[in-house]
Amino acid sequence: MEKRYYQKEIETMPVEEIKKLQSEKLVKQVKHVYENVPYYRKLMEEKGVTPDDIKGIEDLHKLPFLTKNDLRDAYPYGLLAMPLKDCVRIQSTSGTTGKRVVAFYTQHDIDLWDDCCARAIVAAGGTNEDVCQVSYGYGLFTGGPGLNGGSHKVGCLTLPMSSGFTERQIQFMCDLKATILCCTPSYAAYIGETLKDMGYSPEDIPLKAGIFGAEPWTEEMRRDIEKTLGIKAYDIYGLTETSGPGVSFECEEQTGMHINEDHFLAEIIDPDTGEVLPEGSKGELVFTALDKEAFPLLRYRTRDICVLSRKPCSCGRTHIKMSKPMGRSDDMLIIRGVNVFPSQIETVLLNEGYTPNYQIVVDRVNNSDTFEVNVEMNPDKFDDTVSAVTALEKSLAEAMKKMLGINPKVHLVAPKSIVRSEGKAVRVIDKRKLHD
Ligand code: DLL
Repeated sequence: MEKRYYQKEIETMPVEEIKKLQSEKLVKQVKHVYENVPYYRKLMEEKGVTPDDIKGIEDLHKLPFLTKNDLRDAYPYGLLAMPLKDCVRIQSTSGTTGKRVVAFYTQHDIDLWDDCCARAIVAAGGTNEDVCQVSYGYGLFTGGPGLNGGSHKVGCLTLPMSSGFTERQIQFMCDLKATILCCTPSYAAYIGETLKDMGYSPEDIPLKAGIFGAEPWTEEMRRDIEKTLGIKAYDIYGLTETSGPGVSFECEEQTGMHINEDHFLAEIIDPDTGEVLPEGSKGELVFTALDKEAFPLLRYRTRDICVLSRKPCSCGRTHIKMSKPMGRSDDMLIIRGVNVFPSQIETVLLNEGYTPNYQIVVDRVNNSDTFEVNVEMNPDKFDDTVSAVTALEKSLAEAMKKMLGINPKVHLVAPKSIVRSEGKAVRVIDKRKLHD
């Protein structure tokens, strides 16, 4: 297959040159932030660092970290580095865990963000002959606007669907012959399920690729979606604080996401000590935005746990790869002292032949944690005799115990009874937080 890139020279730049470019940009960016963001200047002063101490990427470790708490403290304008008259857009997080994050963009920032998304679309096989259906939410959420901008840059015919109205999504997909679908993996699974219900098989739909991200998803889920939609499914990562989707993306090798290193400098740190860890170590991902103007976060702690690798990639891209995030430190549940990630449960379910429709309910009764998992019965396995259901629940609970080390109470519920997600799926109901 012919190799395709959106910005070949940058995407295949020799590593030494990328590092040189990063060093030059970092020196400039630190000055920009120091001069324009009093909040960060104060953090630098507290650490005894000045822009003169930063001569290149080897000095990055001298800079202070920024955390989500800093963003909350500085809300809304405290980390803005450009006059408002130069900003053209904001985007924001859903704000489910406290105050919203509001990110600001100049036109330059939007252009570089769109380029990052365009790289992802081209890596998934997109060209100006494609029809790209963007079914991430539009509005404050970055998913829709980001992929929309990228799709325009590639020259695809863009369908700005946003999420929801699933039957209409399918109608447009078939009538306008969409070849690329962009949405969350849980919404892709839901679209696949609805297609099946409407009587379509994968051969009836024109899609060839999907660009799915914004939430954790397992390899098992990838295979499931690829099968139901008859496509190749690519992962894409990003966060509002660093622009949105497109900080990194998968190529055809599907073995991790290339980080757009000309714009984002990545580190892995020990989340407890803040110590920078060598390549290949598992730890918290930290990003420094190298040329964003309006909201240029330096050493921002993402709370996403993953591994970086510079192993050469068969696609020819030289940018470092990050693994799928192995859950956020704040996604992890601690149940009876044991760490549990929803992704582990998803893996068990798909391996055992169930659909990825589940909900974890945790509570505390008499000072002890209760742990229940509601799982949809597969229509083809459906059996309403009590003994059959109990046997299936027991065997699923055992498979989960093997994976997690603790025993959940599994409830098999009727097919389609767990609410479907059109954006980021809500997998966990932790009632303990309500009592604390
Ligand atoms: O979710 C941006 C985005 C939109 C990424 C569309 C990809 C596609 P936030 O709402 O700020 O931004 O959430 C960011 O979502 O720190 C991760 O924990 C998680 N996340 C994003 N992409 C992935 C992914 C968008 N591919 C937070 N795999 C991040 C796992 C992801 N987790």
